[in-house]
Amino acid sequence: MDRKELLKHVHIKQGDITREKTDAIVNAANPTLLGGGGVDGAIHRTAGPGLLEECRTLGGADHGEAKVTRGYNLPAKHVIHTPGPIYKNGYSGEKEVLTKSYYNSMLLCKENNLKSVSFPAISAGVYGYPKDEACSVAVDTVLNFMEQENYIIDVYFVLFDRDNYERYEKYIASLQIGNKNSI
Ligand code: AR6
Repeated sequence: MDRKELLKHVHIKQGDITREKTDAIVNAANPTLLGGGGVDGAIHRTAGPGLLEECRTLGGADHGEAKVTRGYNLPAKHVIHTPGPIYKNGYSGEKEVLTKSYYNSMLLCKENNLKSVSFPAISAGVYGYPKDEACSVAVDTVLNFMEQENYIIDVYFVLFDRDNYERYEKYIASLQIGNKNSI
């Protein structure tokens, strides 16, 4: 399937990911997988204590890995937990690790035959990843995965603030007109 067709399955929304009714939401976690601040805190608060209980059985995850749980009190059926990279200087493998977070999350979607998934901007908060590159890595990795694996899923990028929503909107528009390097 060509890129323009695949792009029809990539959607953006502004808001709170804990309200998403997709088959899975992705959590920008830390390696303990035992909760934290930001989107991680919001997901655990809404899901309730069952989520933390299941997370305790997972044994943590390395940066770039992904593990799946049930969604408990969330409207989404599953939560995919992935610690993104902590941004240092851009020369410490950050881009590879962020790509792995998206890739491994998509792999779990495929293995579980999911039809829809919602992603936050992994690593673009407390972990300090520059927002423009965090956006292009996110969109490029899900498109590459769908193309290479011949797997179609509706992907929603759920951006908390207007500024980041507009960043994704602009980047996706640039792909639609075939100009990959506009941001
Ligand atoms: N829905 C959607 N996006 C959100 C929400 C929400 N409810 N809340 C925040 N964001 P961050 P990271 C956005 O810091 O950078 C945690 O303590 C936020 O605006 O949550 O991967 C973990 O335990 C930002 O754009 O995740 C780790 O220790 C994006 O989500 C650490 O933070 C990611 O911000 C992970 O840091």
